[in-house]
Amino acid sequence: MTPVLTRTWDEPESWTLETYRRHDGYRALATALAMPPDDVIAAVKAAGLRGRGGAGFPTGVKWGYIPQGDGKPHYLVVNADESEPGTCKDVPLMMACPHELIEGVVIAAYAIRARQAFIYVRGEVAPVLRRLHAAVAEAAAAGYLGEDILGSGFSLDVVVHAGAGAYICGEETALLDSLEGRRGQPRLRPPFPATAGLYACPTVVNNVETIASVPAILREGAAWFRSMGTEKSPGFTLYSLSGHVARPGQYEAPLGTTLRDLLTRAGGVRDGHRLKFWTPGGSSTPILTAEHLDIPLDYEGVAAAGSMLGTKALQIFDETTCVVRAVLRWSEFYAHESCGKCTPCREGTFWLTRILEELERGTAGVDDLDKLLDVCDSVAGRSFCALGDAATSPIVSSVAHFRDEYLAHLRLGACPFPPERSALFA
Ligand code: L3W
Ligand code: SF4
Repeated sequence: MTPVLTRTWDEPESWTLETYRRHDGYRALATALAMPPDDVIAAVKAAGLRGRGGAGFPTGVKWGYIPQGDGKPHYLVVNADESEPGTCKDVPLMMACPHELIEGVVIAAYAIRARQAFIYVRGEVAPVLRRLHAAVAEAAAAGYLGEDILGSGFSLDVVVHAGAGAYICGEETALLDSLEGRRGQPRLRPPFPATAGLYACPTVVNNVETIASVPAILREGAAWFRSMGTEKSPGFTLYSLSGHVARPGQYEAPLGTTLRDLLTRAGGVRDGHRLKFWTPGGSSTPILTAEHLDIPLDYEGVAAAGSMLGTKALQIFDETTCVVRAVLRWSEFYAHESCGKCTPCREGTFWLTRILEELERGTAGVDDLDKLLDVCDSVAGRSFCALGDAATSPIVSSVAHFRDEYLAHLRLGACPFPPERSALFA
């Protein structure tokens, strides 16, 4: 039961091999290497682990798409390019316990018959790069990486790669282009990476938390994993709480936990303030309100409430926050990070930001709220990758929940929330 991923985090020097070994570290690797690779895939399928990077795709199913006997090299790529606004789970995980990830990498690579793995990390997070480099060297020296791992005959090389810091490189195909040395821009899918990924070879791309969840499944079994969470969203996960919350941070819990429970653990909304709105999975997921405090935070529960679980990045905003200002900040982010490949997103995110600026200042015209939604219609579902949809999610959902607040800006000719009252955005 939980804590699993965070079980070593409070130990002094939690990142060392010695600490990890004291907490069952690399026991799952020995178990996995004694099994045929297909049985490892079957175990992950049976556990029902779903991708923790945002989409929730079943991990074992994805591994099962890798063709066998095709004569091509296979690659495992870990997406450690965490940059979704509000998402702050993979960096702490890699800092606190890099060996959990590395053990998962070796098991996953063995299962898909890859001899080369990459961990693609945001270049700006130099401490993570240093920690991963040190942990990879430590694991190799102990015989967990390199040639003939634990005498199994299986060999694996792991490269820690520093990206250049573009949000779009978290999109799996843009990440692969970047890894190949090109400008990171999304590729057309299909073919999916499982068929033609890195250097046009079969490739599994998985998020850090997904891979770090694998050793526990091999150690404790699929039934144990399924004893947590819900039938369709089994297991444990990391929820990140940020914003107007007394004790922000990472909270590990079974999937299906409610925001009310997590807020209780996190000391509640700051200074006795009231919850106004929140994101379930970063700014790419439609915002929710205080009405949704008791929805189960699993893939199905959040979808039923009209949003997405995404990366489980719960950004909390209290009643002092201007929702238009918050949405404008996110819109600026998407306009800046749009890679420019397709017209609806490249032009649309620019115009959405311009209109939101006018709305927030109270200088917009009466038609501008409709114009804002019209531009959203031209971007969502018409862009080349998910960034276009993501850019419109907070806008459309905020108008649905807080239309009166948008109209109040127009009536007043100014923002009703003085900047000094909105601590996050002052
Ligand atoms: C083979 C098929 N593979 C799907 C694979 C696909 C991918 C995975 C999920 O976006 C979401 C996005 C963001 N054969 C396959 C197949 N696959 N069908 O399954 O694919 P997909 O298209 O459902 O999603 P995605 O493109 O991976 C991810 C949302 O996450 N998000 C963003 C998070 C940002 C970060 C970050 O900061 N780095 O994680 C937050 O909610 O909007 O909807 O592997 O290849 N037939
Ligand atoms: Fe690039 Fe945006 Fe088009 Fe995605 S939707 S390809 S980020 S311009």
